[in-house]
Amino acid sequence: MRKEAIHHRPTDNFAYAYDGETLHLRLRTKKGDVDKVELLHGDPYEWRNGAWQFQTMPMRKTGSDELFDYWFAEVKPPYRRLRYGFMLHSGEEKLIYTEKGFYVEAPIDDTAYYFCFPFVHRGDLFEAPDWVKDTVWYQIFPERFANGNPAISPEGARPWGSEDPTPTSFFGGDLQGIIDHLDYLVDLGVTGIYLTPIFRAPSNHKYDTADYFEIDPHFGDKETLKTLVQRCHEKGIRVMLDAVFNHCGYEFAPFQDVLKNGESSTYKDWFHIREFPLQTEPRPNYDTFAFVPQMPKLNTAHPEVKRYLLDVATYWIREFDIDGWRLDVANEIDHEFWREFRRVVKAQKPDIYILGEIWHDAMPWLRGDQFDAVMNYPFTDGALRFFAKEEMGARQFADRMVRVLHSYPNNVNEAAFNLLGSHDTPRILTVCGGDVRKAKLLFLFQLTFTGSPCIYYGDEIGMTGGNDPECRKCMVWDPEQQNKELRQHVKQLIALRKQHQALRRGEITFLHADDETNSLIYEKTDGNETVLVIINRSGEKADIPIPLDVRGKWLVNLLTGERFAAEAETLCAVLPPYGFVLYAVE
Ligand code: ARE
Repeated sequence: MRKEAIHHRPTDNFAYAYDGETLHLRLRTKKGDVDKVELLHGDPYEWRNGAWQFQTMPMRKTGSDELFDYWFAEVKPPYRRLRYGFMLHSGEEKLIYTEKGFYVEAPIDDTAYYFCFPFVHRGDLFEAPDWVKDTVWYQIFPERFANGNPAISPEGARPWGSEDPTPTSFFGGDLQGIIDHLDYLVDLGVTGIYLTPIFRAPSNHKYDTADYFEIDPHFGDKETLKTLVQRCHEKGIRVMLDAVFNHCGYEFAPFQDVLKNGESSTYKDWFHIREFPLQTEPRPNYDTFAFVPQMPKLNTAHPEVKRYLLDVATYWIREFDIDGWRLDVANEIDHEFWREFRRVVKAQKPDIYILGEIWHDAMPWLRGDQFDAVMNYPFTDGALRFFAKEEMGARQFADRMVRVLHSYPNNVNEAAFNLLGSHDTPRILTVCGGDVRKAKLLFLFQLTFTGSPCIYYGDEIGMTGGNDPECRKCMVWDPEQQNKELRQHVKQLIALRKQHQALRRGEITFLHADDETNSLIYEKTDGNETVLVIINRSGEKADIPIPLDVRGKWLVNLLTGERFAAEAETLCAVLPPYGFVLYAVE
């Protein structure tokens, strides 16, 4: 056995409490190297005649990536504490893997050899709100969704959709526009909206906050927001706002005070100022978001700044009953700030969703004491490379997704914010080179994956555009200009997701991933029902063998309702180019 590939640590994605009594343990081994793994486990204080009393249970292989296999076991230790090791089998070879290293026989004279999960404490659990697992989000960039109140549009706002956006142009989208179109969202099946910033700020994107306690006057006022949240709640839609706490805008009053009073400003420690007087050229001599002088970085370790921002966070929950905070540039703010943030907002509203904007591995923020989820860009990247850009074969894609899933605990995956694109990325149809069939496959994958999917406004009707600002065009409302077929596809998948718990919450297993035909089969199962998703990501017609014994079962085509009994020994799905099918196995 390749010992150097065998890995476990009693923490994070390898060992975690799934709930108040269940532990999940994972082991990594070299791909194809190990035939069987057993978990060897027991209570540390269970002894008889000088020997530690342990039990064994088989571990299940939950997937493989390019290099490794992953093994999984679930234990409910009666006294909530555990010592454990792994018994690995490869042909005739047997090996015991413990915290102290490898043994031929399991040591029984001391539990100190073993890995230790000391105690399952409720307070240490990662617990995301349950509702997000059933939510389908819709991201709105308010300046570009709909103009519901032309009287408050910025001066010089261009007529709706009359031209492509520039970094500084305005079109007059506002909160009333969102209220006016809630039925459109209900019809699509959306149950959550995420709005990029709405507080007073000079730019069209409003990431340069001037006042955290005011709605931008071009978007509406506090009454409009109240109405929006109320109407949403009446229609079963949750509302998430964007908190830009890493930096403020140039016009933020405390920063203006520092500009005016320099070193004698009472706000000078609210920022990270390198030297006085402040200057913006050639580069700002104070810390900023990227090198953008209009976005001075806030000193979130300063007690007054902390108090101020936490007041902001609770104010919009208390007064407006919002359901989530999306946290901008979350990874550039200190962990201690986020721990306090979680305590404070959860005290205000225990089931609020805290979503960090982090593009990279975010395990340190997902240990239960900070965020409920992060924007799952590793998911986005894999999906786009396979379905849209065709830079990856089916095998590599399955491997990539297995790696994404095994880099976090299951309870983290169940609440992950799975997006295909956002206001920071090119639109999916553009990435697909305009091929609607590929965009359909992307939505299919997203809406059958575990987690909380989010649709970027307009992607469902086939809007196009490259990077920011092109991806922020005005929403197209003329039905003649909308891709109805794509919208119908998204609507149907959302409805199926709602009907089938296995699609929302089930475990995913890749059953087939073939590079030659670029076909893919995965199964979603929640123990009660199983759904097969079969995909042909190629320009050729494909005969895809179903590698599952379904004889004697019924297969129900979820898209057409057609049922047939599977009788033959081998079963093939015959799919057109870029075709797909979903079967419930009954
Ligand atoms: C403007 C211009 C851009 C230009 C940028 C930088 O439009 O063309 O590249 O300035 O000078 C907001 C506006 C943007 C604006 C920006 C600055 O929406 O239009 O861009 O302010 O004025 C990283 C961060 C991540 C951040 C992205 C953009 O980690 O937090 O960059 N995303 C948030 C918001 C943005 C917002 C801001 C932050 C600032 O979602 O909309 O921008 O408040 C890799 C890296 C990531 C990187 C990612 C994207 O994967 O690993 O770390 O994210 O690429 O670049």
